[in-house]
Amino acid sequence: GGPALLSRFRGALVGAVLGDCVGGEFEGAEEVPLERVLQHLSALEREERGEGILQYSDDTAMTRCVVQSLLTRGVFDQQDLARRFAEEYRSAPGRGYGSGVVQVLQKLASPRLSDVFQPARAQFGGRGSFGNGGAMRSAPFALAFSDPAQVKKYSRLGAMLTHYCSLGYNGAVLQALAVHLALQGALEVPQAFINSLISEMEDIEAEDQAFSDARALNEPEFPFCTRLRRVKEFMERSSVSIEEVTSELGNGIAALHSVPTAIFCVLHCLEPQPGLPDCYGGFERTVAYCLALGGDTDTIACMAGAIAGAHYGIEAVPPAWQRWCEGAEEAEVWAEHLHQLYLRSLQRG
Ligand code: R7I
Ligand code: MG
Ligand code: MG
Repeated sequence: GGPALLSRFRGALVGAVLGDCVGGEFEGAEEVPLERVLQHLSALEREERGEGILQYSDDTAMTRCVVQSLLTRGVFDQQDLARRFAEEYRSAPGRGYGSGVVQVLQKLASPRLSDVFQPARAQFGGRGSFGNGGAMRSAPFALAFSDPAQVKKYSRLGAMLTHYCSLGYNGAVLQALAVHLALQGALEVPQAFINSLISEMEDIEAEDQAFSDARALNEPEFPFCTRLRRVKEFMERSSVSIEEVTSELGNGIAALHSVPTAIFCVLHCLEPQPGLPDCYGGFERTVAYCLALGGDTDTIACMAGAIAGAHYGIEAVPPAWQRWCEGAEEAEVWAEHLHQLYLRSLQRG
């Protein structure tokens, strides 16, 4: 049942790009009235837009590097991916990158660099970044590899090129796993979906590095599991306010404060929500809800857009919205190529 696999692939990548482009409007805003979100989205329905197209940011720029590296190499190649990140940054430095990651991207451009993980390891006093920059670009790993062990392994390594802290790269693994499960139709049973993610993260966070990072950053042990359990509590309640979501799950630039939040947005919007137009389907609800949280809206909408797109398929992504998003058309092409790579990885077993 549900959308065809190729439709889910298209939905995931177009959903990610669209979330980034549409969410950019409110990035960094502390409070975003729902009315402003709905105005912003309804402006996309118009034939003409004085504001022109919505440009993508670093989220899509780096996702694009991951896609092109996987497609060109046919395998995960950290040297190639590092080179693409550096080249993308050099050619378009104004895409809104995080203030720390810029140093890594500059160092990755050096032809003398032998260990491509060294610049990321040197960030923030040697602990590495816990930002969500690894997670925002991790959807393609779920599309290139059918085996969950490979999804986990390569989403982690792909994130480590810039985010060497476990709270950074484990966020990327969580996001890739959420997309992986959504592609299989796992969101048909929301409770089972969240339980699978919790049990995966219980394994992933049972690691010395994760314990020591959590301690150093004053987080509880199993930080992602802790937040995912809160997502589960919110799912069981009849109503949850925006303030509760932003204060308990977060809407910030740390992976820990945004990946579980994006997952919650998708789960919450599986059903109609008060304040959102009746004519909205689940995909539109998810994007609108992400924007209404404020904070890191482009990234939360990008991650939720990928998961929701994988669940609902491309048919659920409004063409009128896609039309105004830079890179949305290209994302359809990537999806087709990644789908072929995925089918080949399935055949190899
Ligand atoms: O994670 P990153 O690539 O940024 C992604 C975000 C997304 O919202 C994009 O849309 C874009 O706007 O930026 O970039 P980093 O610079 O690695 O991390 C982001 C920020 O998190 C840093 O600039 C710091 O403010 C903060 N941060 C830390 N602060 C203290 N200690 C990340 N890691 C640390 C840390 O260990
Ligand atoms: Mg961005
Ligand atoms: Mg952002």
